[in-house]
Amino acid sequence: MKLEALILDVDGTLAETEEHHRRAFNRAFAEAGLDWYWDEALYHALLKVTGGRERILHFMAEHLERMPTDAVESAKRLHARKTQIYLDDLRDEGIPLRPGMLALITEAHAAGVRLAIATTTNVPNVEGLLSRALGADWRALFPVVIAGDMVATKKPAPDVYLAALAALGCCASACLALEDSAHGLASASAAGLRVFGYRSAYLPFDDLSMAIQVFEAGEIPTLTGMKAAAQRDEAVEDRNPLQA
Ligand code: XBP
Ligand code: MG
Repeated sequence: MKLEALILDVDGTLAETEEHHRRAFNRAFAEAGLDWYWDEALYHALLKVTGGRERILHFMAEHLERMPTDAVESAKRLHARKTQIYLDDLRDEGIPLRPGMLALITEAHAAGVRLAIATTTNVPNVEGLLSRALGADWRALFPVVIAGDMVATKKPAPDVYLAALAALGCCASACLALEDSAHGLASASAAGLRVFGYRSAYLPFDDLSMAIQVFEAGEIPTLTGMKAAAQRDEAVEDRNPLQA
């Protein structure tokens, strides 16, 4: 396999961001005078809904006596405030990259493997996370950034990965993806990519069986390891084309 590009998910993969998202949601609710509180167990369940605004609407529909009359507008306002709180948190505290991510980025860049982002969150959140973690010129490492607010349908739909492939000018067989969620794996697989799982704190039991290999807690994804696994997968596919 000639590896041309590596496409990385953000939340839960590049960094363990979901606890910061959860706190930002709760602060936005409190500021709005709402008695909603998403504890860790509830947030873990709500993560089955991708997209923060969609998650708020889902919570309204599933957990409130009745849907607020201005639900859509209210969800939009709450999510905008949540995003600002999250961005302030990134500016003030920052969130470290997960173990192995800086080395993976550095290894790919040195090997001439282009890097792309395919995430459900929005571009300002990616900018806030990576400018702090990688420096102001982080974009030089990631020529392609596709975010949830840039496509018609969020993960598990393939939109973000198809858009990343188009922007890279690569075919799916020359790229690999790294994801922490079942939705993310489904999105990358639906776009035709070989995808690896990287077990994350908030999704310890997500079904990652669509991955060609899962890096469990404490295991570190490396470019060399991913390329070798992809080559083994390709060899099996070549021997059993009908099972592909
Ligand atoms: C994970 C998501 C996002 C975040 C919250 O994205 O589903 O919704 O939980 O971010 P990723 P927003 O694809 O990077 O794993 O509130 O901006 O949606
Ligand atoms: Mg993720």
